[in-house]
Amino acid sequence: MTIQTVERSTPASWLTELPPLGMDAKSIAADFRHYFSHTLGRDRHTKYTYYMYEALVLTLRDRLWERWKNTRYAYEADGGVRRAYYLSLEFLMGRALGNAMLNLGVSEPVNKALYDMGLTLEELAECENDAGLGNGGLGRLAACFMDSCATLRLPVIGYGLRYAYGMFRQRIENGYQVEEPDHWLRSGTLWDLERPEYTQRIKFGGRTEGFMKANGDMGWRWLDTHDVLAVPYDFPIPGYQNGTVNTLRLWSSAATDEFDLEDFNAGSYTDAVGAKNLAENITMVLYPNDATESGKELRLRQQYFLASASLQDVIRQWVRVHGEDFSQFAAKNCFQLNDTHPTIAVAELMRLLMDEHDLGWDAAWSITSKVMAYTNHTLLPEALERWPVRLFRQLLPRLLDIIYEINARFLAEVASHWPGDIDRQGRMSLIEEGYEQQVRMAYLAIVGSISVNGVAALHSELLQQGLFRDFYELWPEKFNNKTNGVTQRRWMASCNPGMSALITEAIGPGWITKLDELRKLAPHADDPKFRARWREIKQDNKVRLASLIEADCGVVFNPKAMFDVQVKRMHEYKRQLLNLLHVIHLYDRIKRGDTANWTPRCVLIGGKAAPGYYMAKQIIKLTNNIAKVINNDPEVGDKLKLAFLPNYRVTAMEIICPGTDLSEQISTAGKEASGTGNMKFMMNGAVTIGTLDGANIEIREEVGDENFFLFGLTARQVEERRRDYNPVAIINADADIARIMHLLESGHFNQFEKGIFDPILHSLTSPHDPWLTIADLRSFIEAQQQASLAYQDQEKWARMSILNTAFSGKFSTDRTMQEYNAEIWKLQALPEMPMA
Ligand code: 26Q
Repeated sequence: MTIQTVERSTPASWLTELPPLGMDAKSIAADFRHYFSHTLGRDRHTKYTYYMYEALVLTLRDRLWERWKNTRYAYEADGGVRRAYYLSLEFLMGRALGNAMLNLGVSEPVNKALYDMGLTLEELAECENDAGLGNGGLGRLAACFMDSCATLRLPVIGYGLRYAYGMFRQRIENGYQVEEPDHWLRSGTLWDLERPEYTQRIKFGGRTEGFMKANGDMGWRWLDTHDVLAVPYDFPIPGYQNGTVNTLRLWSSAATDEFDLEDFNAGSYTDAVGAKNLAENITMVLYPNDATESGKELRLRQQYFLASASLQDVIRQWVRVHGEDFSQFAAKNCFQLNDTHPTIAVAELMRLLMDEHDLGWDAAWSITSKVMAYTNHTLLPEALERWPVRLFRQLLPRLLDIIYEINARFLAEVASHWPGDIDRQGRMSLIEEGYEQQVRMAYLAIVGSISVNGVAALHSELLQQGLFRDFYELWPEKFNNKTNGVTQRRWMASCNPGMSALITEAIGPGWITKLDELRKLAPHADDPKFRARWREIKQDNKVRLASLIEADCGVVFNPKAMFDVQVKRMHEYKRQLLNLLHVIHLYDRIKRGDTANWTPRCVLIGGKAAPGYYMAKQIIKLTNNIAKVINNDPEVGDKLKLAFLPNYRVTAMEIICPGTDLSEQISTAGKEASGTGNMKFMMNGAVTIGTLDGANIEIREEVGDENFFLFGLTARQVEERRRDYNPVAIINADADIARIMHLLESGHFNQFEKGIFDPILHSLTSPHDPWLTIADLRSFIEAQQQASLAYQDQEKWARMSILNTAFSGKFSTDRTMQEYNAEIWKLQALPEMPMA
């Protein structure tokens, strides 16, 4: 589509004098009927729930749009306020409907309007697909950040990609994961607004050529490129009942017209179509790996496409107001890089400033190194992004030139800081030498940024002492910590209405925007009446969770039993295997009659494995096989159940976390950067069983040792243990563990599938097992036993549960965003909007 981009100069008073839309049930019902009948054109023969869902979205959308416009005008005032841009390849938004209602403050009138029409919100809400544009923690964190920024009225704009296919759908067949494409846009989405008028052009391939500028300086041209268009789609991000609506701008790729013509003229129809496909492919699919997927050309295209489109978009707006004067650019703009994925932005900003806006190197670098900030999300060395230099040269030749120049200047600085230390220059170089040269993206991010942060205290500490030690020694002031959080609007208020109402009744509604106020709940933990109501609500939530599990797994969970839950991406370091070994232990105890004083348990495991991650997929299969044996054994009965929940996603977590008693956070210490599921569980009154890893440490600090089941080696002990780790000796010396291993080795869970779990057994018993699963097993079993005993005293458990919620205030992304803002972004919050 071509848009006439010349703006008209007609007076715009008729645009601004729109009367505000009504927020009462009557206005909402009127609009709903209008949209259903007139806009969607449906009638009594087509009373499909889906169209009613659409009519409701259109109704709410209008109310978002008007606040959105006001927010944009406010940000534009006085030449524009300072802004931050959150650059992320992932935004795991989930559903938008419930969130829009809550944040617009129209839950009551909408429910009334629907009730009067004989409808319920629940059935309409079910029509919405999750926007699954992310893998897991990192993507959902970006979504929670957006919610908190809008609620805090911070001028933060999200930039990402509008993948046609989000995170794959997971089905289980014969116990194995099967991936299905998630075509979430099949029937379109009404939540976004296409903005073809802000389309950007992105270059790929071609060659570079030097030339002499008029002033005698050297300039560079990037020629013979294959260009792709980036078309933005804006998603509104409403703040909590404050009249603010921020923007998430997602880019979609499209072919340019002329580039077809060229190939058509050369007489190659198929090449032309192929080239068009390549262009349109860029935003086709999200890469489903939550660890690494290096070397894939399409992924590098995605990264550059996002970085370039977003930077050009910001510069376009800058030039419109300030012309070619960039002297204040760094004072007004800040880019937060969500891991290294968008880090090519460092080189791209240099290119745009130098090649397109005629700045010299020093001026461009002075800006670039002040506006970029980098967040790291992983400690696994194998997960650090590296791109082959060869690929860069072919795809982004001008950017490779710039990276080389950044590196040359940086290594000179290293040399002057550590004269003669050649080793260190090699270690710190942005280019890794070897069989194939590679660009180290994390190092590019550190060198090009004003700030480098980890996502929990331990993680930030380990980055400074380990992975990034050399850089920390050079620039200690760059490094800082920003402990993650989650938004309590989605993860309490919206997904746990029962508990939210009780909390609000006890301490008022302040917690919805000031989560620290939950502290006021602590005294209520000693009130038996309050505890009884708390338990009733938990019970209702467990019933709701049990029906999901019965529907999706065919396993019946008894809501009286302890609900023990581990949901997260399947990964060896997260140690779903450790959880399974404990389940086998409980099964073994039942089978040998060791059931005095038994606490019935229902264990739920859920999560997706990267499609190419063999071990993670085997662990899913093992879970399903163990579940089959346990759930069908009449001797086990209600004492123990195990289920694997297929297709774990945001919408499933909204039912899971309110119904959980025990939260499994059992990664090998020093491996989980932070975790955020741990925080969602805590807020919803689950007690954690966990290692001293990631944010678990801070969770335990907040809630107190007595309200947390701790086990396992510390990060330091893990490193020491590796040296003389002998899992077989541990197994032989511990009768319980020996029995667990024997059940596995004897093929008890794979009677007709001989040998399929051998690789798992091999990794568990290897002295080189990086995850030290067997090393922590005894300690884990003991902590689990303590949890079981604690659960038997339901009054005591309720107390622990309430205190977990009460002390979860730190883990709001409102706090996290305030810290990013105070220490990195330094933005001014907008004053309260007139239209709340
Ligand atoms: C990289 C290159 C190519 C393709 C894919 C990727 C890729 C994609 C996603 C690499 C990593 C991810 C996601 C990482 C992630 O989710 N990390 C988690 O981030 C959370 C938020 O900070 C933390 O709480 C978790 O501890 C961390 O594992």
